[in-house]
Amino acid sequence: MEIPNLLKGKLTDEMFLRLMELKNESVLDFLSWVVGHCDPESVYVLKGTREDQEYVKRRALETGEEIPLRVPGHTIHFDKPSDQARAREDTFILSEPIPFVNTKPRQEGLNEVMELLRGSMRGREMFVGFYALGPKSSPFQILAIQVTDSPYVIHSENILYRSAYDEFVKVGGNVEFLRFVHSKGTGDVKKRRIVIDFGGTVYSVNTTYAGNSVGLKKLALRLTLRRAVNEGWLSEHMAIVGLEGKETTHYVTAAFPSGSGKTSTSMMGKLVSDDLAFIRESQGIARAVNPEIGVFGIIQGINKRDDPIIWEVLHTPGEVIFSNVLMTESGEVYWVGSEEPVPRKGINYAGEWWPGKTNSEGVEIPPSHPNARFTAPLKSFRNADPRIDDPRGVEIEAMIFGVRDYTTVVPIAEAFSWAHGVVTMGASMESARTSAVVGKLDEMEFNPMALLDFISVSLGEYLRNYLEFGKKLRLQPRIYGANYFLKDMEGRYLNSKEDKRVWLRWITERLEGRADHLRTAVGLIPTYEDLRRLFKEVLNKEYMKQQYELQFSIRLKEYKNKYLRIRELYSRVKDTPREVLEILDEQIGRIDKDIQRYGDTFSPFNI
Ligand code: OXD
Ligand code: MN
Repeated sequence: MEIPNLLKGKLTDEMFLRLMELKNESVLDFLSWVVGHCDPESVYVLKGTREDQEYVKRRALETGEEIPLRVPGHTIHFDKPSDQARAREDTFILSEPIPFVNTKPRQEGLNEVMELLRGSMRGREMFVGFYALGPKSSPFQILAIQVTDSPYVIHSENILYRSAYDEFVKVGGNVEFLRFVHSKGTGDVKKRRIVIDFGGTVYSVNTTYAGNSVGLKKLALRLTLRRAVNEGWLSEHMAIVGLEGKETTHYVTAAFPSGSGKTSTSMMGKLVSDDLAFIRESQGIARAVNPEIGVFGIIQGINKRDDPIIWEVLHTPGEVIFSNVLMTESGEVYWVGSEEPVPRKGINYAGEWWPGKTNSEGVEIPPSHPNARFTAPLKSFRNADPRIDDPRGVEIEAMIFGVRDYTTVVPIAEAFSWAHGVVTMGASMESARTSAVVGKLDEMEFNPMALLDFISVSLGEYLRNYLEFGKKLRLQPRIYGANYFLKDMEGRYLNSKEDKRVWLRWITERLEGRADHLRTAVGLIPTYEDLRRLFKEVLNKEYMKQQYELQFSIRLKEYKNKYLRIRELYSRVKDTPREVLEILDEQIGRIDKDIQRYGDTFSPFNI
């Protein structure tokens, strides 16, 4: 095997040997192409050793992409003011039109991004990282290569993903792998592009925000989701958490739109994953792994009382990259919602900051961006599950689909069956937009399985796969719909942040056959007696009948409108499975019957 001269010219002897050792023609072809097209000054090939990790961290500091903080191991990174979230409008899948997906004709998209990438790494060092999604050497493993001219991006990958240079060496030859090419480019955010090619490569340019630049996270999801649908497994936007029961740990998954309670849910038990899950059937059981080994979490609102575990990670020496929070002169960080005193001045993503500072439109700039983040290894969390690297995955007993819904969905309900849950809870999710994506805050969005931003096949195909996946299972996980954000008619939240502990305990007790239920038109809800007991046991709180009635009355009219909207959406998707429409019709029928009998709301005390 020979390394083409162009590539060879950018490599030291050591880096040359590292590439030779791979004995992989397609890796060399790919890297030669990137080097030829993007024209970096030099190339650093990571084996993932300790020295490599340290080198990347040093380069991140030397280039100014990260700044050291007072706590050892902590650094801060800033993205441009207009590059603070996932850029939906600039993200394209190269394909024929797919409903709800931003697509572009392949050649047009490729031409555009190639033009932006040409010479984009000039004068910079290019990093090549080898990673695995999922536990190494497991049936879940998917290999990937990230190429980037940003040490911050490769540093993030090193925290978030399993290094897998050794796996590449082991499999040698022509193993399949995903490819991610990222360049900071000129930094002109107006020319930001994220382009997903089903050939297995994702290109990202003129952006640094990790949701747009760290390939293995949400960019890979588009590719793995498509592969999962083709191969009959699930690649999902879900946390995985082990809930402590009386006899055993019950593993559950939790899908929530970004910024709507997923991370906090994953802290309520043994932490396997805070964001992503690969789920495969094995001997009739759904088993799940985390493709990642780190957390890229939203920091706003994290405080000592509500989030003690994350708080500890963010205040203990160890590897943490803060992004887009406020940095003070003494190297401390501050973020909105931390319940700490607001500093008098500091530096943030928009430069120097002081209380009351406004932008050019006269709008006040907050000290930290609402989508400011932290990046930290899972092993830094004291609730990290010892089974994170279990190659068999953990067995999933329940799946939660949660929304940020101020008006309709009850705090917690159990589906009648797998199909009922998949359709009326997962596929029917509508949620208020948060700062994790560019756009108007709080607008209600259709967001099935919290995945709409990442879907790369037709929704009909996606749901067909889900329903079929369930049919393969001997033990179907129970499905729960959750909503931590229900408000009363005056716009006040009906639950406090910690109430989710009670809902999760109810799920645990349901799995162990210890809690009862009431049957409503939309699903099974907890009884007042069980919740009164659980609020006392879990939170030492008195739970009043009146609270229960406000929280668990079924708002039939709102529910009916919701399902009519959803039905209409799916009826327009050509390949929606018949079963989906039937289940929605049954749901609407049940709600209608209750409306005739009870009027616009149904109190659980009616049962
Ligand atoms: C994330 C997101 O960063 O979904 O996880 O935005
Ligand atoms: Mn996410």
